[in-house]
Amino acid sequence: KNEEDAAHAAASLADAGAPTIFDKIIRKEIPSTVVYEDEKVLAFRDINPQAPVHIVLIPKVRDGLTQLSKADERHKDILGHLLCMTAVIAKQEGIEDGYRVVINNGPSACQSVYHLHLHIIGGRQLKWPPG
Ligand code: D5M
Repeated sequence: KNEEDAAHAAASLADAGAPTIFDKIIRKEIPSTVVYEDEKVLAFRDINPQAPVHIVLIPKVRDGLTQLSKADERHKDILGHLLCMTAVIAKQEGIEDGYRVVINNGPSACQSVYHLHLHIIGGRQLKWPPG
């Protein structure tokens, strides 16, 4: 379907080195509501929230990590840092009692932006399995 075709096209472009919308957010060329930032990562509120708290957490440098399945040895540090920061952000957002960390990987998982990102979702009772 259309969304899946668009995702395939976006993946190809990003793999060829094209910037994504997240590069503009990192460079503050488009506004976002930043909730956490350090030298390596940036977290901001999702523009299309699926729960009362919905944060997108990204590495500031993509370094080939268009999606999780592209990860290799050189990405271990940043992946560890991203995972560790989810707890800090969840606590800051007041959802430490329960939240979900999601990485959509590829068109069939509804990944739309091809710059690795973690969704931190909470603030309501979450259901399992997700859709
Ligand atoms: O998630 C990509 C997510 O990125 C999706 O939930 C919307 C969010 N997004 C896209 N553009 C913006 C801007 N400009 N601000 C905030 N959030 C944004 P995926 O897993 O690729 O579907």
